[in-house]
Amino acid sequence: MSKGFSKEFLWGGAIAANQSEGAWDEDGKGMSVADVIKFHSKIYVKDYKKQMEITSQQIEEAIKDKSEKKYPKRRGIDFYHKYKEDLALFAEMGFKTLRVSIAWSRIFPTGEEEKPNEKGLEFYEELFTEMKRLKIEPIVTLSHYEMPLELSVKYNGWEDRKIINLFVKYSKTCFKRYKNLVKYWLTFNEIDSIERHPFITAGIIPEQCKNIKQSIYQAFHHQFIASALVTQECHKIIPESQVGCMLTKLTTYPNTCNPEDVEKTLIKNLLNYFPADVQVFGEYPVIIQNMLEKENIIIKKESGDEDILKNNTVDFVSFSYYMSLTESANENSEKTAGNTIFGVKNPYLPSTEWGWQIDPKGLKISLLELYDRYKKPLIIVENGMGAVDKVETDGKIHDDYRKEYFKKHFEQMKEAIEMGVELFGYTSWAPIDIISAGTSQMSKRYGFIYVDQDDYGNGTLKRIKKDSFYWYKKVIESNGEDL
Ligand code: BGP
Repeated sequence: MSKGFSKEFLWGGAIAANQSEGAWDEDGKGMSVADVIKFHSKIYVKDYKKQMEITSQQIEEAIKDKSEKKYPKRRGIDFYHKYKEDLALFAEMGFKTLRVSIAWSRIFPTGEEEKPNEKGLEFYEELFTEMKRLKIEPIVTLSHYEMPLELSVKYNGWEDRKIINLFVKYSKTCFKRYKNLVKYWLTFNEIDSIERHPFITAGIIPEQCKNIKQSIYQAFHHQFIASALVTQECHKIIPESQVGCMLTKLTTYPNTCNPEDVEKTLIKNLLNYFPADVQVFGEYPVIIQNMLEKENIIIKKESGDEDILKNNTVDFVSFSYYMSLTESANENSEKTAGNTIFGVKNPYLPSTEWGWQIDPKGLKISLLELYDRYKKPLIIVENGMGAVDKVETDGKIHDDYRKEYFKKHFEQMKEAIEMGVELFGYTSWAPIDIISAGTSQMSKRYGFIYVDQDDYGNGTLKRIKKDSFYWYKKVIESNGEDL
């Protein structure tokens, strides 16, 4: 029986290009869908989904408006120029791995160029080389909310089958260029979230859709095919590579033990698994297939699609876990878990300032469910708590709450491993304060490292080690023993 974390366990952290790099229009980079997502000043925003919605008019405005004030993701935390300093801090904590994403529009600015943008390729080559020098293993996400805006405007994003080949071309370019530097690859970040955030995940503009649900499920199919083809190419170009899918694990509890509520929540959880099911099993789950047909969602497929899916499944499963959810008694329930319409408040659980419910036991439940379902090696590639950190007069940040969050989650990971779950790594989200995906705020801080920048772009971008920086360093040194 395994006792705790293996000695090869990959401890580290995760960031994404669009939330950290900045340099949004530098060195030939094209606009990405992230570059048009506006800043949302309200901390508790009623409807999380609204923030991700987009209109053609907003896109036109954003294309004309070169400012960074209204579009904070354009400035990130200037990782593009400061990556060596940040990597040195991660190495000081003893990181074994770092998850980053490649911004597709840095490599192919409009998505359709004949040749890749050499400056873009050079940046990531230098980044991965520096990581390897510091013995930090790269885990690279190919698509993390950064598709070229042009492909969204011109083709309504992934609804158009044309995007498959463009994505395969982009991915093959990366595999060929980085084959001696990168072994671990993830295809689509939180692939299930096309349902919730169709624009940033798939470039779908609601106005351009006759039937938004039809567009979403067609986009799902195209991403499934693209993921399978990319997995095949990756194994060909980098024989020792490992390719993973990545899902948002939204572990949801029924509103009551009434079988009606249990059934409703079971179906919600099956829908949450669906995209990962396709990437792991190589086929659509029958229950989902029938549900879609019943709703008259007919996915257009081409001959050969079934074989592509069946013959090119992923090697491991990665996922994000922040909180658990409790089903609303009814869909229109006014009560929400804070700033996101994620069901109701669970009376047994505390919440972050953003209303995300803190449930370490939910992580163990998620690990047991995923390992039992997929029987593939697992890695947690996003977990952490967004908090309003305070810089004390002595310049320190006493984030005991963050240490407590991680301590409790690591204890549950260990229990899951001791029950037999094959968990080979953990990357916290995010090891350094970066721009929030959902709210575009800087004040929703996740890092072990504080970055001096406020929601409006004011600040020196100075990096400050929080108390949790030294704590996580100890955790890694002791391989998860000294919590
Ligand atoms: C996930 C994204 C990450 C990250 C995380 C935290 O959905 O994959 O990019 O942002 O959410 O969310 P937020 O930044 O909105 O707090």
